[in-house]
Amino acid sequence: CPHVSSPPFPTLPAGFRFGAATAAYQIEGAHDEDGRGPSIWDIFSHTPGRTLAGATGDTACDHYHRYREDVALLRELGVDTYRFSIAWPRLLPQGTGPVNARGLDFYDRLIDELLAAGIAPTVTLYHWDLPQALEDRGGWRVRETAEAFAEYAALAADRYGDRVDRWITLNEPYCSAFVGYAEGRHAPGAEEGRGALAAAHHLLVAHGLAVCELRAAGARDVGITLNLDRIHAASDRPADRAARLRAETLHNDIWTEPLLAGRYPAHEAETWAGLADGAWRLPGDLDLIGAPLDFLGINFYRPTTVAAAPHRVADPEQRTAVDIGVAELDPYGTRHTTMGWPVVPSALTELLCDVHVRYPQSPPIWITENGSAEADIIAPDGRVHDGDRVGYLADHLTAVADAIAAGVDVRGYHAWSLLDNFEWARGYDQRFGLVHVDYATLTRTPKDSYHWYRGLITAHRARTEEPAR
Ligand code: GBH
Repeated sequence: CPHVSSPPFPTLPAGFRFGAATAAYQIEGAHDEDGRGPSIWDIFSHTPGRTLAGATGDTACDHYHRYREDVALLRELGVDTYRFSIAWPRLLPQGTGPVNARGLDFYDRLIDELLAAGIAPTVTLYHWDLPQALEDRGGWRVRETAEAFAEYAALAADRYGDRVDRWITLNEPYCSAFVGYAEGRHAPGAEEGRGALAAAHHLLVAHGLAVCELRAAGARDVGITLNLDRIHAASDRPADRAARLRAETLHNDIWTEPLLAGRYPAHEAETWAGLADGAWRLPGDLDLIGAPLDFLGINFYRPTTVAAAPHRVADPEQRTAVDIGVAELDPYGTRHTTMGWPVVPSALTELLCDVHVRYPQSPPIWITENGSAEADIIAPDGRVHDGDRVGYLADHLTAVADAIAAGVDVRGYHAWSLLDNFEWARGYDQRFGLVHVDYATLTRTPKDSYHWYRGLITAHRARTEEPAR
């Protein structure tokens, strides 16, 4: 029994599904085992200065060898579903061409272990680990990478489709295109204008091609995960409102307009000046990208506030694609996670309602990630008292319940993350897990938030399920 007072359990409707999420490069380790090829994250993390303290995913949580223990933790947690990603370079070490049987076998074992535990697999095909061989040929800047992704999607669907119903094509294409090719803080670490905008488009094309392959293989529940931002303007001044529109275009509309409304975003010309001529677009692409989906995945962590600001580079042709004349502010008060992110649960309700109003044709929504980084330590009593995370989860699940009450169709929620893990450029300092990982021993210790989430799921079932007959 928790010895500190816990927030009351949020009330979600019958049939609402609970899960936990991870991603391959963040947890698997075994980076050079069983024929896996290098991804852009192997190269990037091994480049001095790219990640905090030179952290890499070489070992990470060693999930590749400890997946049975991790599935046991999921079973004990009681989740309906587990969202994990497949490492493209385990299946196709060169990104295309020769198939690696031992890589295929690993996800067979993981999926079978999950099914034996009564947990539905939710598979993300791409959580940022592009095979380096494809980056060497242009990466997401070139259309061939989208075609290679279709080949990979077909392979995965063919192999696992008999046991996996729910598929997510891409995780947060914003990060792949703009953090990777414009901000340069993620692999491959480029700082480009046109290259990043071409990458954004080719990611959407890759998604469309993959949806086609998944459907052809009989997949029934297919979607994409976006990190949509709830963006507030710093003031009502026209300049700040225009800045907000540019940020909406960069973060949200570039994805939601083609995916959910069959058109390119309305404000791209003023967002990117001469860069957004769309030279990489082909006739028919909008039909491909806009093919109907079964669900929209949303990852949500925090809102942002923006104000108009000078561009960093005067010549539009020389700018990166994130240099859109916007500064980010944080007027949200004192509640923050160790990532420095403000905690504003009402922004999630606003975001969900906004998607619902703007895109009445939107498919049902899943929250595919939501969670909090905290400075978790094992206390003398052997437990991890992550009360801030419990508060974060409780408040955001309540925000989801509020959106549902307002008419938004939200079907489920994945906590990010099952385990503390490799937090990309931030290395291992940021802990997002429901389960603590001691990186020296790889020991797993469920935190108070794990026990709280388990209690919530148990209480939800007791309240909503038909009594056994
Ligand atoms: C999600 O990204 C990811 O899907 C997941 O893999 C990640 O672990 C989780 O959220 C928590 O961050 O490294 O300092 O340059 C959320 C959006 C965008 C947040 C990139 C971190 C980079 C900051 N992420 N951002 S830094």
